Amino acid sequence: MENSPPKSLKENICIKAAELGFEAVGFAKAEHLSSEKERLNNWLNQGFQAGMGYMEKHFEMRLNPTLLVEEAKTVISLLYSYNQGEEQATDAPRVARYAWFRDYHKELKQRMKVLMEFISLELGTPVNGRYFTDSAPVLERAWAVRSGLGWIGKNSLLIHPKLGSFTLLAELILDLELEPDQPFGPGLCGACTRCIDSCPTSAIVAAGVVNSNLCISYLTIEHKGEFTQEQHTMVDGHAFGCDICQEVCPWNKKPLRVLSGKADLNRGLLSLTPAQWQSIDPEQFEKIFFGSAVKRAGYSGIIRNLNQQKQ
Ligand code: B12
Ligand code: SF4
Ligand code: SF4
Repeated sequence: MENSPPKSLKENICIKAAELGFEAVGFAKAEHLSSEKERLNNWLNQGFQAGMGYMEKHFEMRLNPTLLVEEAKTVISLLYSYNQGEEQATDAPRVARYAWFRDYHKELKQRMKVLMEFISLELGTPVNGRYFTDSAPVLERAWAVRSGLGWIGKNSLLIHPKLGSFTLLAELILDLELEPDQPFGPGLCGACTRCIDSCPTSAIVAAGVVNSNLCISYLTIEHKGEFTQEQHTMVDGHAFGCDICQEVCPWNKKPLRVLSGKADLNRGLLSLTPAQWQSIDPEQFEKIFFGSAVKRAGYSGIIRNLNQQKQ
């Protein structure tokens, strides 16, 4: 039998990442994101971050990975799909699909820790770097484009040509030199404007630009305090997050695959009927949403979103 040539470190990282439940991996040179500076600046200057004060902090760090990891050489971007074909009970208040599983911040960090350990083992010495998912001033979508994983759709999300946009992004920033992949070419939205046309609050103010002040996802997850009457009307029927601008996207309409190596679905959440949502009390909330991203809004946040009285 002929011996196959030994696999490169890059190939082995891809194989291990797939084993850990990541569908796609891309590599980019860790350099200053100078071309993104103006976009980020404009977004902030227009106040599109709404009440997310943290988006105004660490401006330079957001553009420069070497301020997060000294001597950073490579950014490895990982995609984790959560498009799995189940649905919530009919007419129940909507919960964003990514929150139907254990909180991805915890779930993906565990998986990335294993990947870091694997790289150290392969190298025979501890690799210097850090891993993140939505947890640091990193322009995650910009890195994914640079790593060749997809393009930024008009809904502002990263769209992978095979996986669509129901994916979460995570990255390893390492001081290890690995051959970069080609950045993704021009976007493939074409003349389509379905996401812009379907957004119930007109939050997509230009192709790829979301004004968080108008976005149901922002209002139901990040907004602190009570809603005005207008905000109540805007979030109507949404308990946590919003998927409308993804549900209408033709790139998410491909046949769903059975996903393996994934976190378990929160069946309690999916089976909640409209009547059960209406009467949810703090104890039930804790039980159903234990370990879930929905906890970010808290019981009082969910009650506010649903415009209900506290039990
Ligand atoms: C703040 C934030 C929000 C805000 C603002 C959203 C926004 N569009 O910026 C709110 C609360 C509204 C939000 C909502 C959601 N979010 Co959010 N959010 C973030 C966060 C923390 C920062 C995003 C950011 O930096 N925004 C500022 C803008 C200016 O940056 P940007 O859009 O990334 O654009 C940069 C580059 O991509 C590039 N760029 C942008 N557009 C284009 C276009 C072209 C042509 C080019 C060349 C370059 C380019 O330039 C910009 C540099 O300034 C990221 C995590 C992270 N650290 O990146 C998650 C993140 C973007 N969110 C995510 C998710 C899942 C969501 C929701 C789907 C959740 C839900 N179901 O409710 C919604 C989607 C709403 C929407 N249509 O955007 C995922 C997206 C995964 C994906 N496949 O894209 C991320 C990456 C978290 C993660 N780790 O997976 N989010
Ligand atoms: S998440 Fe909902 S509200 Fe926000 S831009 Fe998309 S469709 Fe509009
Ligand atoms: S709905 Fe159409 S315009 Fe919007 S992101 Fe998808 S392909 Fe692009």
